[in-house]
Amino acid sequence: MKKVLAVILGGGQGSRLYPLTKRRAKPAVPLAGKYRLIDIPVSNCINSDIEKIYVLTQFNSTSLNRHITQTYRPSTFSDGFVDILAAQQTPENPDWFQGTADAVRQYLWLLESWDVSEYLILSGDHLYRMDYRHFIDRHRSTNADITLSVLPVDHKKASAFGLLKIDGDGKVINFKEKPTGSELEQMMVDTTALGLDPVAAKYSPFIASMGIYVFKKEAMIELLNENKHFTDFGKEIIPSAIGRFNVQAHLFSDYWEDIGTIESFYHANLELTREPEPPFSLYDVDAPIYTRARYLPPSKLHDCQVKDSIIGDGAILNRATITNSIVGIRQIIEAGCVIEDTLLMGADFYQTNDHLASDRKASKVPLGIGENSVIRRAIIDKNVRIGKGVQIINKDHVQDSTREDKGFCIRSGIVVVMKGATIPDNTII
Ligand code: ADQ
Ligand code: ADP
Repeated sequence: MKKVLAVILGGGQGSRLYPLTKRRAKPAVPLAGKYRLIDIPVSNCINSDIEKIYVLTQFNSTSLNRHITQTYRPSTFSDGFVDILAAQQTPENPDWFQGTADAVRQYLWLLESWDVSEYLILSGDHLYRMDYRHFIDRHRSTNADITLSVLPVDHKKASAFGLLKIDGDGKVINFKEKPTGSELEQMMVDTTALGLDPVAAKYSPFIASMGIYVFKKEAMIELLNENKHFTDFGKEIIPSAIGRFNVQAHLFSDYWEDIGTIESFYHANLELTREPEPPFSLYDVDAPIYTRARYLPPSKLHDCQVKDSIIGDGAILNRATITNSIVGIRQIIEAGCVIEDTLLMGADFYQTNDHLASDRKASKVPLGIGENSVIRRAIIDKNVRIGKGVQIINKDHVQDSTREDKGFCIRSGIVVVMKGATIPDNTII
C-alpha cells in the first residue's frame, strides 16, 4: 500500500449540506456526536495501511485545519501524512475547482511528483467502512487502468448515480452519469451476474458507481491532460475512458451511504442509534474510526430517560427525555426537555460561571438547551443557545425554508438550527 496515494474530494461549495457548511468546509461537518465527515475516509485509509493522504477542499476553514493537524500527526517511523490542498488562484488557474477532475488536475503537478503506482480517489461525504486493500488488489490482479467501486441499487435511487454495464469478466463496457427516462431503462442489467440471488437482483437491477476510484498513475495523467475541458470524473473522465482503457468494476457489498445532503446526513446519523444492530457500527475494534482525542470528562445524566440514543463525551443532562437521538460533545440540556429524532451537535466549549452570570445579567440565553424545551426531527448545530420553553417541531410542516435571520433553515422538513444561533425563550418553530 506504500505505492498508493489517496486523494479525498472534500467538497465543492457544499450547497447541499448548507447551512452546516456556512462557515466550515464540508469535511469538517460534525458527525455522530464527536467525529467529523473527514474521519470516515481517513480512518478507512489508515485501517487499510494507506498513509499518504491529500484532502482537496474548496475552502480551507480553520476548523478543518485544526482538526486534521491535531488528529492525524505522522508517526516518527512512517512517511505518512494527511494534508489539505485548498483551491487557490494561480496565474494559470484564476478559478476555484470547477469539478472533481478539475480539483485533481489543479494539483496534478504535486500528485505526479510522488513515486506511487495508483491514486485512490475518495469522496468526503460517504459513510461506510471499506478495506481498500481488497479494492487495490482487484485493480492490480486485473491489470486495470481504472477500477470503480460499485454496488447494486434499486430503480428509485438509480438516477442519482453513475450507472454501468459490465461484461462477464467485470470489465465496464458502458457508463452513464445519472441517466433518466429511456437512458435509465437502458442501463438496467441482470445483477445476478454480480452474485446477487434472483430476488435481490430483481429488486436492485442497476450497477451504480460509488464515486470511489483507483487509477493507475499513468492513466490519470493521460486522461486529465488530454481533455483539459473535462472537469468531472463521473460526467466526463470515466465515460471517456470506457472502451479505450481497461476499466474494471469491483463489487462492494456492505453498508454504504452518500451523506452529502441534509436529509441523507440526518438519516444516516440517526440510524447509528438503531438497536440491536445499526447498519454502521462505531464499535468495530479492528477498524476504528479515528478522531481528535479531546480528553473530555464523562457525561453526567441526572434523572433522565434515554432510549436508543448516543450521548457524546462531556454532556450534562438534567431530567431530559431523549429518544432516538444523538447528543454531541459538551451538550448542556436543562431540566424538563424532550428530545426526539434529533441530532444535537454539542458545543466547542463550556461557559464559565463568570460567563453564565454575565449572560444572565444581560438577559442573554445561555449555551445549551433551556428548561422545558421540546425538539423533534431537527439538527442543532454547535454552540447553539436555545431558550426556555422553546418548541422546535416544524409546527407548520414546512418542507424548505431559509430563515437565517432567525437562526434556522428547514430542509426536507428537517429544522436545522445554525451554528452559534440563539433561539429566544418560548419560540415555536
Ligand atoms: P456526485 O456525488 O453527485 O456523484 P459530485 O458532486 O461531483 O458527484 O461529488 C463527488 C465528491 O467530490 C463529493 O464528495 C463532493 O463533495 C466532492 N467534490 C465535488 N466537487 C468538488 C470540488 N470542486 N472540489 C473538491 N471536491 C469536490 C459521484 C459520481 C457518480 C457516483 C456518485 C456516488 O459522479 O457517478 O454514482 O458520486 O455517490
Ligand atoms: P466547527 O468546525 O465545529 O464549527 P471549530 O473546530 O472551528 O468548530 O471550533 C472548535 C474549537 O473552537 C474548540 O476547540 C474550542 O476550543 C474553540 N472555541 C470556539 N468558540 C469558542 C468560545 N466561544 N470560547 C472558547 N473556545 C471556543
